[in-house]
Amino acid sequence: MTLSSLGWDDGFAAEYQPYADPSFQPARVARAHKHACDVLTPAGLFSAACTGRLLNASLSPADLPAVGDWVVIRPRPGEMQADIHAVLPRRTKFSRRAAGPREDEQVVAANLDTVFLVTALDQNYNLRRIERYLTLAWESGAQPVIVLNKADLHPTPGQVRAEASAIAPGVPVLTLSAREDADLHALDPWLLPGRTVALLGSSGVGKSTLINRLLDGERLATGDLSTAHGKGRHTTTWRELRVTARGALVIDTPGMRELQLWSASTSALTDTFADIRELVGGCRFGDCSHQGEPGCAVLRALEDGRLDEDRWQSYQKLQREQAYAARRVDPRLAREDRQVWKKRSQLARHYSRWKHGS
Ligand SMILES: Nc1nc2c(ncn2[C@@H]2O[C@H](COP(=O)(O)OP(=O)(O)OP(=O)(O)O)[C@@H](O)[C@H]2O)c(=O)[nH]1
Ligand SMILES: [Mg+2]
Ligand SMILES: [Zn+2]
Repeated sequence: MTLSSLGWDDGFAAEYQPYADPSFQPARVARAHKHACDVLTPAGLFSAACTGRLLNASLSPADLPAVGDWVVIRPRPGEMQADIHAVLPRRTKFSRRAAGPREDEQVVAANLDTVFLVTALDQNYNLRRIERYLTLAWESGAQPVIVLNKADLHPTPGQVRAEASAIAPGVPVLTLSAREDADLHALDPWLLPGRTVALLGSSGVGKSTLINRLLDGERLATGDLSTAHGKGRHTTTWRELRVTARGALVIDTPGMRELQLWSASTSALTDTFADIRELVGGCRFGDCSHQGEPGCAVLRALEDGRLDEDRWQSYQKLQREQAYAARRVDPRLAREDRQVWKKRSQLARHYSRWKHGS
């Protein structure tokens, strides 16, 4: 394994310049726990922990290493253990709003070239969910690809594929069955050596099953629908980066029940709903609320069926969520928030030092 087979390139090398010291080396995060990580290097897998200094310098959980990150480590002599001194700037990142009351940004995976938005063609199939994932994917900076898995369970997969293409212009849409070897070749254009792909989607859609077909040897756990998912359990419980037989870097993630927008950017919504943005541009009034004003292009399109009512609802919902996210990144509010987080993590560290007697 070389650095470039782990995805390293001139861009990351340039970011690494400040650390060009023989005692340091770059490493890629394969698994991230609270403050500790498993990291891959040409010399093998290290178990690594953030230094106190890195923890102190981080203003929010999103500043700590996430799977896919490039980090700067200092190995301990003679051990496969290391300290993490820095996280290199992320080129792309797939984030969501953390579940629970804290509402921080949660970086699901970093430095992705492509995201596979995996959906199963079973009874849970839902176009609105694809729109939501797509919006976060555009926001990530990585290229989205819609993967409609379990085609073997659907009578007319071609039709669903056309439906999905219609709501995602310009995005590749693939139908396949993880159970058919021949189908997997559809993924080849994105699974190139040194390229990073994250698989995202609800629990049970077959993300781990797909990855297992691509790996050489060792297997990830996959769930039996009738048992695990019936009880709402997730089979995959952590995010993990693996190398496929052909040298692509794939990241498995647990199915996410709550997938809320975190970021405040409007361009991701525009990318997902380009058709609606175009319609809005055709309204007679610049501040049209699309509630009944004369010359409203949106209402006209809804009436004559060019715009689907569900898609319009989905857009409005995501737009409200985005406005909410924008308020949250209000600089003053965000600062207060970070201070609280910092205090808490300092306390946690003091406590753990005290507990371990150092
Ligand atoms: N019929 C059919 N079943 C599939 C296919 N792909 C996966 N499955 C089954 O779907 C179930 C769930 O698959 P997993 O790979 O564990 O799903 P996951 O997306 O990793 O789920 P989480 O880890 O919980 O997020 C397993 O029983 C798989 O065997 C497929 O193409 N067709
Ligand atoms: Mg899984
Ligand atoms: Zn209007």
